[in-house]
Amino acid sequence: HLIKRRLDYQQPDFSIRSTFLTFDLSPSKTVVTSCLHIKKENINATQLKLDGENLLLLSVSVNGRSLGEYEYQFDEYSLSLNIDEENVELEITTQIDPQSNTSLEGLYYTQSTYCTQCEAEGFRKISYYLDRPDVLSVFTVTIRSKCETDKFLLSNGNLVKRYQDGDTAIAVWHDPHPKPSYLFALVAGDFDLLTDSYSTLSGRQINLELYLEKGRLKQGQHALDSLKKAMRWDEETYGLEYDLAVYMVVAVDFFNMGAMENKGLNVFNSKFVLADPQTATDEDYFNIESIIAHEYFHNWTGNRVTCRDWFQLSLKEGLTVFRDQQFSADMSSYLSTRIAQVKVIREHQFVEDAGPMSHPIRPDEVMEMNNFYTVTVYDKGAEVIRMLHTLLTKEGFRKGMDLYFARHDGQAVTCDDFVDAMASANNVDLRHFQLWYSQSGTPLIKVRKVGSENKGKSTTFEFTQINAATPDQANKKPLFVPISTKFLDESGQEIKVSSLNNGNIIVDRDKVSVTVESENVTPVLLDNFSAPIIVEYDYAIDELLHIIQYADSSYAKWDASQGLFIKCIQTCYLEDFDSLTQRETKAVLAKYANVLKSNSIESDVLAQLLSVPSFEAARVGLESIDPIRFDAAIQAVQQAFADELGEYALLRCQDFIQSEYEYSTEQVNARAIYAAWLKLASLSEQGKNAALVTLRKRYANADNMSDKLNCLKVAQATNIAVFDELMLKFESEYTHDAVIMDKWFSLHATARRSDILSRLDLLKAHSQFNQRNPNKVRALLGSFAFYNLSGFHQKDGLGYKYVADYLLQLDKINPQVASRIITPLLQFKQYDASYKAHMKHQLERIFNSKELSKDLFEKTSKALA
Ligand code: BAL
Ligand code: ZN
Repeated sequence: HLIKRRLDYQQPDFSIRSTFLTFDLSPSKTVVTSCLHIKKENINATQLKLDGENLLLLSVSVNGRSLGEYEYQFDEYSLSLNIDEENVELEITTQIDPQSNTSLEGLYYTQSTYCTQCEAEGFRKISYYLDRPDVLSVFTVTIRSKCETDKFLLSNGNLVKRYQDGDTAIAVWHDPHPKPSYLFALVAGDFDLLTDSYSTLSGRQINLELYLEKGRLKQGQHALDSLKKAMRWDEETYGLEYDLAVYMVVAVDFFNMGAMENKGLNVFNSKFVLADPQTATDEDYFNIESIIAHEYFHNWTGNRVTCRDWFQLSLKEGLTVFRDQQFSADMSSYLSTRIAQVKVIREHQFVEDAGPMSHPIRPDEVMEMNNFYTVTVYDKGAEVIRMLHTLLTKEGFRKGMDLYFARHDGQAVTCDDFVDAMASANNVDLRHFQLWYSQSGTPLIKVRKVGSENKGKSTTFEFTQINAATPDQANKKPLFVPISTKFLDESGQEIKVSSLNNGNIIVDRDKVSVTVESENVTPVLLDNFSAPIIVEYDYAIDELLHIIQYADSSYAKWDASQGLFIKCIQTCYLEDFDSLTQRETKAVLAKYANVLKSNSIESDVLAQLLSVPSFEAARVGLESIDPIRFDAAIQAVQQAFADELGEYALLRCQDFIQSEYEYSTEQVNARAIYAAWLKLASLSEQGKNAALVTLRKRYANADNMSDKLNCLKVAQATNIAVFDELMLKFESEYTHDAVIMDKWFSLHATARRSDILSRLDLLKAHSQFNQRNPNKVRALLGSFAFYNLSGFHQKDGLGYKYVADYLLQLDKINPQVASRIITPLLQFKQYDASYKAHMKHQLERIFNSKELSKDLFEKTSKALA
């Protein structure tokens, strides 16, 4: 398999001024006629080489003359021909088989619907083309169908005409905005249509159209409202207005990604569109609002200004994730959105960056581009943009954005172009900062109190930056790291330190020191997670409690609570649960419980303070671990904490007043707090019997999906018999709703039970399971591999084997999805020897299997290197 390198980039020799596509739709024999107006940009070029994959070539003609077979060459991946003139009209006819396309890339046909997914390199499965993001063309698309159920024939841009020619329905679309092929889309099928309109600040009317599965019209309202909010927000925050007369969103059940920003015609995974209180949780409501916004924001950051090449993916994704994060914080709560974002980085991105797939946010080498739609490119990319926002301030960042659009609207550009615009607009030098784009790995900043001076009146802290080698890069340099820091005195008051830069300590070398004019200082480090790094400071438990009690920032309180739990968990694990450790842990948790009971905690952070960190967050700093014993340490701390708070938690459950479901910050918060108390009560020795009664009653009376799912999760974590009982009820109630049943599959897959593998077999045979549907596969196999610690890490290695067996089958159907689910196996070097050996064995089995996809080949070969 060929590796592509960022530094090998060359401008295209040819451009495609306009693209005329005609689709004669048929499930297994769709004919695509592509007429391309090609211009030679490099006068020395003679050969035009177009990308193509899985295409049946029917004809080629140049300027109206049909070419004989000897006048062009083609192989599995390309079509080449000589071009002599400066401008030519090239017509290519190909036939494709959408029904057999299970990769869900290119044009595919499922559930009587045609749908496309072209990013990153899927257009080449539709027609021969210069399938690269720096070739921008004006598209006109004609869709023809003889099938009566294809009521809607949709493509990008504006509908030019829609008519009937005998038994053939025809629609013609024109998109005036030049775009790369990855933004092309086509959808045909029958839907219920939800419409509305949006009036821009300049007074233009935009038609909004949501295409939904029949019978689900009511479930589209939240997505539609979210879209209008996103449109308004982008006008008010960045001065960016929508640029076509219609904005369409189609929801489909079979989709590899969450959603796709095709120009004017977004395609969404139905899970991120459909919602009503009875079917969607608070988390679903949140995700829908954020993903609808994300795709909408791409219209400017991605579509109007796009990427020069795929190595620059973070140019549009990091920036657009940052924009959707800002939007979500404005729509709901800054704190809970920030905590959720930080968890993604700590639990997933840090793990990726410490493993074989470590890469900078702008990768240098890629084999399969689909493997680089990663938490690093997206979420660490967004953190890098956030640091720019912090350093330049809101106003400076906006100036940079304005200049970026002024310079690059209509172009395909690089991450360097973006940083240049930020630097020029603010007259600052960002060359050192720019290293964040090219250096992989997570910086570790060790902080030490080096002593007190001035007769004990001042304290100095030393910050040491360490950048360990990663598999892809041996030598690292110090990065430019803003660490938001506060110092608290003994009474919890903040001590002013004049040497800070807007509240940040800038660690831009190996070592930086800061002196605080006070004694007995507690530092609050990396407030709001001002940089995607790990900070190590040996806090005393009393210091963490001091922060939880007195810090102004709710984020800092949460972070300190995590630090406290992690200290307890790691001590239990490292000290082998001895009786002294158990006594000490109990004493620490008792102190913490008292703080929580003291009513000094704001309600917006309470649910978060009651939650024990996940496995991935808790193992920070530990090299190779026994996952089963580490999981036992988490359980032990969770149990001790519940026992401290059990009776109190039961009382607090009674505070909750049930009102009609509303997706509002207050209600979401109240539900989360209730679930957290209920979990603690249900786990505790003193509270569990009474809590069980409450739990059953609560489930029976729940009139919304959030409460139901919270009850199921509590039962799953505390009483497997009750869990089974409620899951049966849930199944009989929702068995016909595919979207809801994903939650059921996922809960089953993550249950802690000894017979989990035979349960998975049964679940795979369930009438709602479908191996071709990525949502089902992710819900069952993905949840198991990622989140069922005791099931996946079985000592005999059978959990790993189960996943590997499945991936070998799935790779033949949908390599992109298989390549996501392999992630937990890739981390084998982070575990103790026996686990490591079993995991490695399964990776070798996959690596050595016949006809492995490029996707899995790239990951397994890196892991085994
Ligand atoms: N561009 C792929 C889906 C997304 O990030 O919006
Ligand atoms: Zn995106």
